[in-house]
Amino acid sequence: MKKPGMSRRKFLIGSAVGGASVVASSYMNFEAWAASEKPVEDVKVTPTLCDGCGNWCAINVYTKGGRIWKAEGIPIAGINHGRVCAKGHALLHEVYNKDRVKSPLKRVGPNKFEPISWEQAYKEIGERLQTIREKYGPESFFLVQYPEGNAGLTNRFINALGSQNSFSHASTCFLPRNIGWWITTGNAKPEQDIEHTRFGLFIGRNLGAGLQLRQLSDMSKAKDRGAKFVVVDPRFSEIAAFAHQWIRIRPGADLALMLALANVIITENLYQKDFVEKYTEGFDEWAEKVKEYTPEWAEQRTDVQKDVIRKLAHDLAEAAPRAFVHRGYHGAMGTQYKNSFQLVRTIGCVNGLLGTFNQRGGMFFAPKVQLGKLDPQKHPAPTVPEGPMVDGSGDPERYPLTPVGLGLTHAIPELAIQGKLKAGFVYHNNPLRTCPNPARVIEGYRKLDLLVSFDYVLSETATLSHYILPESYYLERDDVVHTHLSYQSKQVSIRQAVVKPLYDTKPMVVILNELSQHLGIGEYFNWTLEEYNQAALAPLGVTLDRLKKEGVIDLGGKWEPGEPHFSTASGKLEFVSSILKDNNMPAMPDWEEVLVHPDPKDPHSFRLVHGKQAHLTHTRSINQKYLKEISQLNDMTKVWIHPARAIALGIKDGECMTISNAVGKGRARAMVTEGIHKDCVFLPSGYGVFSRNLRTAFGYGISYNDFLPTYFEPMLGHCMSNEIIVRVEKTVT
Ligand SMILES: Nc1nc2c(c(=O)[nH]1)N[C@H]1C(S)=C(S)[C@@H](COP(=O)(O)OP(=O)(O)OC[C@H]3O[C@@H](n4cnc5c(=O)[nH]c(N)nc54)[C@H](O)[C@@H]3O)O[C@H]1N2
Ligand SMILES: Nc1nc2c(c(=O)[nH]1)N[C@H]1C(S)=C(S)[C@@H](COP(=O)(O)OP(=O)(O)OC[C@H]3O[C@@H](n4cnc5c(=O)[nH]c(N)nc54)[C@H](O)[C@@H]3O)O[C@H]1N2
Ligand code: SF4
Ligand SMILES: [Mo]
Repeated sequence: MKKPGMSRRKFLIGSAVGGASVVASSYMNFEAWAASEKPVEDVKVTPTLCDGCGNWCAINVYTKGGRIWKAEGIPIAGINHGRVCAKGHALLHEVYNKDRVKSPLKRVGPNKFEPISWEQAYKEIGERLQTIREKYGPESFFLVQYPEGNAGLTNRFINALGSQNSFSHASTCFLPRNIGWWITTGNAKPEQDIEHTRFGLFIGRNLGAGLQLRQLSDMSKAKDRGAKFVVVDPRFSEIAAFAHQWIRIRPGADLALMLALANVIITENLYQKDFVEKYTEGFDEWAEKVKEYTPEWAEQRTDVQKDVIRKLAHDLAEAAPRAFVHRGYHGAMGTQYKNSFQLVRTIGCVNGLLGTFNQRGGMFFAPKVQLGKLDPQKHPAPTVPEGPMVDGSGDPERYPLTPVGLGLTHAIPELAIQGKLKAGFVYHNNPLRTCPNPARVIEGYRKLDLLVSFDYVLSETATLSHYILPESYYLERDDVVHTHLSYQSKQVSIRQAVVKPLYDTKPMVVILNELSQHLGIGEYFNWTLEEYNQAALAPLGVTLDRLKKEGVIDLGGKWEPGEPHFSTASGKLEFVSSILKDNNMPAMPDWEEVLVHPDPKDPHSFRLVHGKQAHLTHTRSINQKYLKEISQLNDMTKVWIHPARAIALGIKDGECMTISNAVGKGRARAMVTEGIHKDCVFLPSGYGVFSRNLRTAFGYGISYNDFLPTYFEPMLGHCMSNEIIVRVEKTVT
């Protein structure tokens, strides 16, 4: 990539942000490239894993004349079954995005960066870290990251530095969902055999936009075979449109609906008695409890008619055990409401009443692949520091159920302000834009003595960092062996470079290897990625060469219906949880109110809810011009509002509304639709980029985080991101 005869200094100047890179310019013009006829034999195919969202679909990427051309899904991959979404296609072109960071950068003023050599950056980071360590100890260091893939490496890095403060997006995404399933079943969250089901109920899970491509195609196959699907959502979501029935629930009230379903199933004797007897714990106690939660009671809270609730319970029970209530993700069961954890528990328990576990067409626990490890004699692993995280995760007195290694990312600003955190590393995460209340987050991160980002563009967080060490884009790098695709059978896969890095960037593993030498922890990185991956594959009888050739290897070990297996203390599905009891927490799923309510007397008062769009990933993809075009052409930044409420405020479809509360203020045009519950407005969640260095995305649309106060849910500490009350009014111009 470096042109012969070009001096290092010249290259660095040419590749500074905003500067035109000699190297890159020949790749930039898509039209010119497409017009230049290349010989057919110039086409190459490399199997790899898409990094467009957390699904990591397996894809074959084609290059033509050395340039990225197109992608196709790999048919055997359990996560996508040969499919690729719009983001997967469009984000291929990010390799050529002009906003990329083209060499290591050092911040020398507000939004001012200078290129710096890798060596110099490592040296300066090492020196600063040493000063911080001497003053505040390694417990003031932290890492924020995407907690999969290379996380084994980055956790090793932060542990080697002497800190257990490894944060992830858990507290703004999935925390109650994962902990709820673990408490109830003792296992990691279950899968559902959608393809073979008779009846599926989705509680705020919108597979049609919060995409999961295999589940979506399985739904379509099942529908063709006569399966029935019901979607509960305050909004007429994509998946509600695809399903047979949409239930427009009052936001935050799903717990009441689920308790009432349990009530009907139990009082009308519709539950699977054998299953309940053999495989569950605490049924009698919970049955007594849910007696009070009648459909009449739930109707008052949910705005769902009692007869609709009864019918839903009957439909589910009739199809059981070949049925499921979906395990959920972010919508209602993630970090959304004060009662989301209770909701997940109740959904687990209703699946228990229906006996869906390990049944064809029901829920099951995916088979797990056990990867091998580096030889500890030759490659010692660092000691993992003991004790809870600085935010209280894993602390018996604070958040005992929140795992060390996931943490509460949105607590970092307060901890920085209090002086408890001093030096941070941010990997594949953008807390400044994806955590609540940007003014507060910016203030907190500014307090840090050292912030290092490994981003490939100048995200909001990278823009505030002291150093940016650019990781090569996913199409330019090799990563660690991956097991994420496993669905009904065990699968192993790998992300590998399709093209050589265009700029002076490096794969994460190389950055960590080199950086660690300057931080006095080189002994923990005395191996290559190749050696790491070979060790991982050793127990599987699969060679790295073969995996690189095939991209995905199916190892068999297929899931079969049969006896369910639960890993709780009782070995059963726990209606009454031993762990919750031990921690003095409500042991049975029970009614709990949401945290905040819109004022029913104030026509301007709304709850603000949000959600994904199929062509965007969080806020990181709107900087891709083809994806932004989809939003523009379809006018997709509009905020949904019910006609009855809009009329009362004099707002017509397409008119501008001002949305405000104590946290923030913004404007958006209205989409007036009956496809939304009257209590709330709906804001699509992929917009509101405020980094000026993301030039396509900057300033387009608004984000829910601009209105979200800083909350810590009492039990797990998550951010409760649908507990937002806003004032909506017609914008006066
Ligand atoms: N295209 C795309 N796909 C993605 C992602 C992405 O960014 N873009 N991200 C991935 C990730 S990390 C995640 S977490 C998942 C998220 O996947 P989902 O959880 O399915 O996605 P969301 O859009 O957050 O929420 C789903 C629905 O919940 C509804 N909802 C809001 N409040 C309530 C409520 O009180 N009750 C009920 N019943 N419903 C409610 C919203 O209206 C929305 O339609 O998607 C994954 N897939
Ligand atoms: N406004 C808003 N906030 C949200 C959400 C939302 O939809 N909108 N969703 C919530 C949910 S469900 C989740 S899961 C979290 C997600 O929270 P984050 O993980 O912080 O969200 P992303 O937008 O995916 O940010 C990923 C970061 O990784 C960088 N990146 C992308 N590719 C690469 C790469 O190859 N290498 C490296 N090193 N970096 C890369 C991107 O530039 C970006 O800065 O956000 C939560 N908060
Ligand atoms: S769902 Fe789309 S963006 Fe996400 S990994 Fe799959 S193809 Fe890539
Ligand atoms: Mo998420």
